[in-house]
Amino acid sequence: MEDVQITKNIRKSILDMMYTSRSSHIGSCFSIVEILYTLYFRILKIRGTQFDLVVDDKFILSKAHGSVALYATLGERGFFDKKKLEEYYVDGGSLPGHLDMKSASGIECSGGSLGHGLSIGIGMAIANQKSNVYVLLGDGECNEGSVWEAVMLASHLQLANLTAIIDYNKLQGFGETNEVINQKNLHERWSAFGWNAIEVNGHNVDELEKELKRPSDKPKAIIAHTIKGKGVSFMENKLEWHYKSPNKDEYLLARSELEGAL
Ligand SMILES: Cc1ncc(C[n+]2csc(CCOP(=O)(O)OP(=O)(O)O)c2C)c(N)n1
Repeated sequence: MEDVQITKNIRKSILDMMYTSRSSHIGSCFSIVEILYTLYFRILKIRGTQFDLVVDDKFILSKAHGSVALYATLGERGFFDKKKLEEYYVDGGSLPGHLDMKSASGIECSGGSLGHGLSIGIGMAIANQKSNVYVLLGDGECNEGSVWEAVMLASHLQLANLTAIIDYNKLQGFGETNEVINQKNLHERWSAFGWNAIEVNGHNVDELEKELKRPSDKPKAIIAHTIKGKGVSFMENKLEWHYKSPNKDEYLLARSELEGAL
């Protein structure tokens, strides 16, 4: 199957789960589809047979409110039967709103409280020196002081097997990231802390793959310019889609846009 077909399937699964459960964070999920696709289909060392897959590298979704995008990607990659996606955020279901590493195969780290993933990633990078560790953070999440403690420590330890990917969609829950606490010069900040910082188009899978594979002798920060709500025209760059879930008309319109998008 082609890249674009797979990313489209992931977006359709996200939309279906959000509509059925009436839950939040659809914009946050659409923002990271190409990043997750690139990691799970091109970067992470994964072995095994269908529904019995093991990841030899490590991935942490630190912005764990984007859980639905990870569930959809894991389902698409074959970590579990896609039927399981129907168990998202419903009574008696197995997939919670925020990540629980015991809820499904392929989830390396529980999460939900922002600002912890990078520190956990440091521990994993120290403990698994032959593996690469990737941590995906939100730009609003970079407002957390704990992120910058981890940024300092990773550079002090020269953890060349650690990569942070910042989903730079310029929006957070209650406003524009630059209005809440300015994150305009993310590139300079991560560089100043001793990281190898690189900016990419976070919806271009070839660019993402190239920069994720680029060798580095120190921790790497990929600042991925993205669009919150990417893929559905009326959700793109709209703050309200952080919390809102689509009603029936919005669902059908979004579905038809995604069906048409190739
Ligand atoms: C410590 C903590 N504070 C507040 C929240 C509530 N919260 C959930 S998502 C969110 C906004 C995150 O914005 P960003 O990191 O930019 O991610 P985006 O949704 O824009 O992709 C906030 C404040 C939280 N989950 N954890």
